Amino acid sequence: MTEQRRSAAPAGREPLHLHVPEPSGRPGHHTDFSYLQTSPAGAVPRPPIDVSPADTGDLARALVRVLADDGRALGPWNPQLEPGRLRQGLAAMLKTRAFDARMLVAQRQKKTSFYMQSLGEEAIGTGQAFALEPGDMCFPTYRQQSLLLARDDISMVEMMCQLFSNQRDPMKGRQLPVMYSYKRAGFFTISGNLATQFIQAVGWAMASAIKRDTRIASGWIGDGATAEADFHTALTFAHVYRAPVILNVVNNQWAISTFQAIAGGEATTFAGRGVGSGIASLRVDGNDFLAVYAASHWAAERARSNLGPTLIEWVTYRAGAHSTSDDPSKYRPKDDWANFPLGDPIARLEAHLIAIGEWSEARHDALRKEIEAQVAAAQKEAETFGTLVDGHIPDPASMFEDVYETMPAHLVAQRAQLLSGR
Ligand SMILES: Cc1ncc(C[n+]2csc(CCOP(=O)(O)OP(=O)(O)O)c2C)c(N)n1
Ligand SMILES: [Mg+2]
Repeated sequence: MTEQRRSAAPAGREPLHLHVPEPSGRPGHHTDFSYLQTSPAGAVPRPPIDVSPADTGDLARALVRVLADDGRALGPWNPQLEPGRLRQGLAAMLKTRAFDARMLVAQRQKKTSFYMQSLGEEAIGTGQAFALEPGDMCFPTYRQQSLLLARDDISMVEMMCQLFSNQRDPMKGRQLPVMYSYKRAGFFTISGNLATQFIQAVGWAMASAIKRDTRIASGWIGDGATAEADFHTALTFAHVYRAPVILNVVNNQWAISTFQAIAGGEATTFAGRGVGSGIASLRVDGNDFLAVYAASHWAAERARSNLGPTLIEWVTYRAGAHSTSDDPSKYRPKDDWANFPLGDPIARLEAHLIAIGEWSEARHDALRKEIEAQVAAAQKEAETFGTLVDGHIPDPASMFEDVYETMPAHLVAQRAQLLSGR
């Protein structure tokens, strides 16, 4: 037992104490999700894009939702996407889920050293990828692989070669396996230092405006990472200069084993931080593909029209482990995801497409199988270039490459020395 501190309070006065937020569920006990404030689908108004940031206070507390429990799309945020586009969104989410599932197994087989899934969060990157334009730049975390997988600019084979640390790893072993870097696909090199994405995104957006360019930036951060000072610094710069940027806060309820309340989500919302900084802010159902697309599009239009930044808190649930090094059964109930009030983003879009007569369970099963076969084929091809388990790692001499445009003499000499010592 820890020693109780003796109270220094004078007689008759209650001693001071701190509030330490606790999650409402722990292993062996069900989570009480009543802490999660939601709004009915279609209930939240959609203001014009030139709304005053101060007038978004209600939007930062409510929850923008389009998809109702019965699959109908309701209200002013319904983006009225064509059924074909909705099916593309569904396919992209299925692709992300299948990719994650395979790479998780590959990590257990030691083909890659480390993996991070986005299970349950697939709608967020997918919906935003659909709302951005070529040339816009995302500053993602390790959980936005759906931004890449939703667009076909980068092949799954290439991504897997990085995961397998093989000779075709485009990062040549200089990054963690999951930390991709694709300038040509608007996917800035993932930074492992949490929250740096926000200052980088705001800086890039400011540079775009200074150059009188038309491209916008999209920064990504988790609920836990908002506790970093960089988050607040980024908000100040974005607000002051009205930077053309979307500031995405993915509130998946957990930061490894730390509940989002510890980062400050208990008595207020993360979207509320934006309003307090003078930034138009929305709190949105991140498991609702239609709401994600609509809110992302609204924010992108604001940025493109010189109306400044938008902060969007995406409410979702991290259904899998934090990473392959984590065991969530140690700190939260196993069945949390099944009870999460906002459900599964794939099942919800599937239900919507069925409700509007544009889909069926049979077509869904067939598409899922087709996508799983595509992912399996990509893995087979990537493995022909090696995996971590068979030692096909990049040549150590490659460490001298890509550092200088023209290799200086001392590095040429060192490289020659390394090669001659073989
Ligand atoms: C500055 C910094 N502090 C700590 C870490 C270690 N770390 C990596 S991921 C993580 C949790 C992040 O949680 P959150 O921001 O909610 O994102 P999520 O993993 O839930 O997507 C921590 C603490 C880090 N990478 N960088
Ligand atoms: Mg989190």
